[in-house]
Amino acid sequence: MRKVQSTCNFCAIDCNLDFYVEDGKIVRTLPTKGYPVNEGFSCIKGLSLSKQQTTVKPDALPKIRQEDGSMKEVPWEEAWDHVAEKITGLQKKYGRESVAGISTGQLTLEEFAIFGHVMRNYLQTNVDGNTRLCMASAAVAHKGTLGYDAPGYTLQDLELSDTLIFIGANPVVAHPIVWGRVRNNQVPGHKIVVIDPRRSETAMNADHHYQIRPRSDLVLLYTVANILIEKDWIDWDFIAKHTNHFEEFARFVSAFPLSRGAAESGIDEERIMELAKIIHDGKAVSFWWTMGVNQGYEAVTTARAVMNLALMTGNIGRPGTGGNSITGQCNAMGSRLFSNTTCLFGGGDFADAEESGRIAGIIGIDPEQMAKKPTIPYNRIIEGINAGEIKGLWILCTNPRHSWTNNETFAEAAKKLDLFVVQDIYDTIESAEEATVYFPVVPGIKKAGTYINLERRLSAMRPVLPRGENEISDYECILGVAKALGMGKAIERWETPEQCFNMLREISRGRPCDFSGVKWDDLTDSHGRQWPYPEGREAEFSEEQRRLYSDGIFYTPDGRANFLFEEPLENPYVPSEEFPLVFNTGRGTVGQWHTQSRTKEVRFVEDVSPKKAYLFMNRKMAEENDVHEMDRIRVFSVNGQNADFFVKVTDNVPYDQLYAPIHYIECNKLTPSNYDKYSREPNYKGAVCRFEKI
Ligand SMILES: Nc1nc2c(c(=O)[nH]1)N[C@H]1C(S)=C(S)[C@@H](COP(=O)(O)OP(=O)(O)OC[C@H]3O[C@@H](n4cnc5c(=O)[nH]c(N)nc54)[C@H](O)[C@@H]3O)O[C@H]1N2
Ligand SMILES: Nc1nc2c(c(=O)[nH]1)N[C@H]1C(S)=C(S)[C@@H](COP(=O)(O)OP(=O)(O)OC[C@H]3O[C@@H](n4cnc5c(=O)[nH]c(N)nc54)[C@H](O)[C@@H]3O)O[C@H]1N2
Ligand code: SF4
Ligand SMILES: [Mo]
Repeated sequence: MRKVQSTCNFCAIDCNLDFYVEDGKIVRTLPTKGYPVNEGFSCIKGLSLSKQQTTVKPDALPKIRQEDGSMKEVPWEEAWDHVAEKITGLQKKYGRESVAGISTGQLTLEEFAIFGHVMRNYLQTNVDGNTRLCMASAAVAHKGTLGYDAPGYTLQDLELSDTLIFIGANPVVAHPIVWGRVRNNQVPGHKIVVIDPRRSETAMNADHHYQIRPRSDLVLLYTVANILIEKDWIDWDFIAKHTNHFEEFARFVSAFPLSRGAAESGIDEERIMELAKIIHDGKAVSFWWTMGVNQGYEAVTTARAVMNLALMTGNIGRPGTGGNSITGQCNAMGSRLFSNTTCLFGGGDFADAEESGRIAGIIGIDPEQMAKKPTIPYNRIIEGINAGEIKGLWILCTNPRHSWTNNETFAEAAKKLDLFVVQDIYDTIESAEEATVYFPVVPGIKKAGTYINLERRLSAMRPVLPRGENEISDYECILGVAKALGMGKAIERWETPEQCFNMLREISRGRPCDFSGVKWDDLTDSHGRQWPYPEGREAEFSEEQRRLYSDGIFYTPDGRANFLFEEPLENPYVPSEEFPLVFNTGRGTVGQWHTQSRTKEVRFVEDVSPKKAYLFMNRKMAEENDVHEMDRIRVFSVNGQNADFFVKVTDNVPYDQLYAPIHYIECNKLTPSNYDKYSREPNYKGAVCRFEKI
């Protein structure tokens, strides 16, 4: 029996797992003992990865749509030539930006890097990622406040904190290992606080739950900041030495008295005071935010407001502290820095000619061939297709027909495309229905590459199973198209994922994310490595669990963190007589993953998950409307669409709200085309609606 250690490619924890292989089959999967992230534990999704050996069709060939509408299997070379010819033709006829891509945070570093290189550099066009749906707000907030997209914590901080405050985060369901680490916390009397409109699974397990009115976090956070200042519960020394703009911030939040905070958040004045006191009493306070913050119409400002609380109380850089964003997809952190979409490889600026030239030298192309500007955002790609300006789309490792906000707009777009390449492990996903080309690639258990987890840890994916004759990885598939495009010299240094990794290492040198000291072979069977890990200074960075900012120095030009703030915006979707209920959305259960294409990989979950869309309704609301458990209702949303759901009656969702798990396509039929103005991340949790019993 052979043992291969690899990385789970579901959530951002990046658990390591030991796969035991016999006669070309995975016979056993065990969480890697001693791995500093998951320490011998994992969730059901990771343990079920071996199911890919039966659920993913082996030795599949690509398919091309024929005139009569059918899909025909063709050899790989033919499919690559077809796509290359189509792309070249469209660009010639309609301009460079008539072709676009949607990348992902769920592939390896090397895979979205080569995709970003081919599409953004060589083809000079737009590629956005599904990270836009998820982490764009956190990334923008980090850059402004900290000077770089660099969450500073290490998972151990969950064990060392005496006060843990979760804002719009439900780790019991979404990040089970985060929650496991919270449960390992041995600090006597430590407190767990949850701010969430729902009594989420995490709220049920917390010491304090603040059941906030949806979308009012910003006002609550400003109110708490104001109390902390009024009571002099702040760290003047830290503020003076390590931050900018505090005085303006203090003046600004003085317009947020308790009365205003209570009126807008729906939380009593006494309880807001209690929250401020909990923060003041904590010696190591950590704030953790996820999608309840990131997916809003003022998400970036709200994320900044979370970090402001950490800064003003000096809760950053010390064990157990931080204003910490929990990221979602297995390699969201990698794609934020290395997809060549919103920033240059390594987090630089497209307008920085010197940095761009340095990178061109490393990746072996002429400086003029480098992408010259950030991509247009996701929504503009979809709008561009619907407006007839974008004619070709290549998506990989994402299922936007289901996950995109107001997803009928994607359905409409998909029909208009001349070229629609879908690259996935399952041809059954909703997005593949309108594909003109389908690329069947091998799943994670058959390939090699690198992942970066939520605490900046690089870890290795290594092939667990051998490949069949026609089996191609995402990397090789993109490389195939690149060669068919005639990239020649511009793709010479990109032959293998390992070569690509070495270029990315070199690119990272001297940047905040410097991982020049991390070698491909050293990552195999390792404990992973958090960046930074600069070559030549390995001894200094040898600790296995490291946090940033312990010296109080940030990545801004003057080394100080910035207090950033602005007046709350008007909520575009307040409940009204026509649409009296808030339509909240999010994760359903530990076993369900996003658009559920992979749920069949998860043992037991497939058997127990409802096959049809459902949502949660408050008991009193249900009684008043004569709705019973598993009755069907039709929900009419402010976006003009309606969809049918089964009802689960609960006390955990407030009276005037519904909660719909995202794992059914109906959910995003009802979410609006509304975005944060800085990050362009969708306001996924903020629609309003009404319902009828059917
Ligand atoms: N099992 C499972 N795990 C996953 C995933 C999965 O699909 N399935 N997806 C992964 C990914 S990519 C991500 S991004 C993460 C997401 O992880 P989370 O963000 O933790 O998950 P969500 O359920 O989207 O949202 C968290 C909470 O935000 C709350 N919320 C809604 N509106 C508001 C508001 O106005 N204010 C506040 N304070 N809270 C609000 C919701 O009620 C919900 O409980 O999960 C990752 N882990
Ligand atoms: N209403 C609402 N909508 C949301 C959210 C919300 O909270 N509320 N959350 C948003 C968030 S945070 C996210 S991250 C998105 C997720 O949205 P998506 O990224 O669209 O969801 P997934 O189901 O993870 O899609 C991943 C796809 O990759 C495929 N795949 C798996 N492995 C491989 C591989 O190795 N190679 C290739 N090429 N394909 C592979 C899977 O089969 C699947 O089709 O959804 C967003 N949508
Ligand atoms: S889904 Fe996340 S928590 Fe579960 S095994 Fe994979 S990496 Fe670990
Ligand atoms: Mo996500």
